[in-house]
Amino acid sequence: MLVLHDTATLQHETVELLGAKLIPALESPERIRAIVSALEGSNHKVLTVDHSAPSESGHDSRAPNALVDHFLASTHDAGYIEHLRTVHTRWVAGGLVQPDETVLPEAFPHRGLFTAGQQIGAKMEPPKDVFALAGYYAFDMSTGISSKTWVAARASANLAAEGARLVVAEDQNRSILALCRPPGHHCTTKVAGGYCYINNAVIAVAALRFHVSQLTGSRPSHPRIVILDLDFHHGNGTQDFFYDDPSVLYVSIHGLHEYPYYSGFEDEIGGGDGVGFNLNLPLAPRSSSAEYLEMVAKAMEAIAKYEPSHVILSLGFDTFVTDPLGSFQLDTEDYAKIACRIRSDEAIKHAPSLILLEGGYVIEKLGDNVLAFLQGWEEPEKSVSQEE
Ligand code: SP5
Ligand code: ZN
Repeated sequence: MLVLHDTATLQHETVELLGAKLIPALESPERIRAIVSALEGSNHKVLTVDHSAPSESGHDSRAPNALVDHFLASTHDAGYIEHLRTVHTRWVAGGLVQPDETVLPEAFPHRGLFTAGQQIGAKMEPPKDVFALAGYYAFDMSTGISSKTWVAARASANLAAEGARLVVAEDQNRSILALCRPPGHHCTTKVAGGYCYINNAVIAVAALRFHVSQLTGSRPSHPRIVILDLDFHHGNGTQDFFYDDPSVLYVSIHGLHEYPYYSGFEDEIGGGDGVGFNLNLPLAPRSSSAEYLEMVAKAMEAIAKYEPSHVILSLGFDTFVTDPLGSFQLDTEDYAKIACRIRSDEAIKHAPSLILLEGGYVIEKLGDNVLAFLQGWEEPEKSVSQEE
């Protein structure tokens, strides 16, 4: 497997409020270090991408990495992006934090604040106070902004964009793993949450559409994209972004009544033209690998009906048995079984597939778990190449 990595993703370090304690965030640079070191001792190929280097996408007239900024601007709220880029500097200038400290919200716009007239929603103006802005652009306190958060989040998004480019450009890389950090699936493109600042799956879809249309030239191209979200937590941000969109099928297997608490239910089936293109498969806390694999079978059934042309996997390892933020009972060898079950399915066997890293917080096991998943994923791929 080709694996994309950018050392800039290691620069983001933050704190979070967890269980009423302010602690170093469980989403740490050590996660990526552990995975990279496991991959370096394997037969997988780690390609180091530099988010600040000129993009190789053939747009010579564009500034370095203009493509990722283009995908960002076309999908994420402009005021929100500006906030991510500047709020830490503004807080330091205002004496609100030291340069090595983290911006964390204090007050959130809340549905109970207004009883008449005013609504909380897209039309609500950002507050004038830079201190208050932190709560306007976040929905929890696990998404602090430090001095390097923006650099890392943009590098993470760039890995998703580069992965999308390479997976459609090069036949031999039928599947690519992007070591995205920070993760993305809780970010709604207007609000940060759950360690997520930029929704990398949203960026990947924008990039896939762009590169597919570049390849087909004037011929119309309509990629049918499935996003299969295997993080322990529901990908509220990804669901929300594609809710009305029938050209993206979002399928998620996640803990029932677990974080982010307000979404991920079975009756969320999509809206407008997108009805029928959102599938939530919540699983009870403490579910076993057998129960998990039954849900994978249900997911694959829906995906087969959809007949996708491209696959995006939002892959979290917080489904691991001892994960501090999850409650499923998956073990290392289960990741090989799950990956093999998904990739051997006729529905997606030949589809270009981009795997994006989401959560997973048991640092000592992350490397082994990723290796197990990749091994399971590549088993059916080997038999496919033999067929050809
Ligand atoms: C990307 C990702 O995995 N984000 C998850 C962020 C979760 N943050 C809050 C978790 C609160 C968990 N409560 C304890 C559950 C123990 N089973
Ligand atoms: Zn998660």
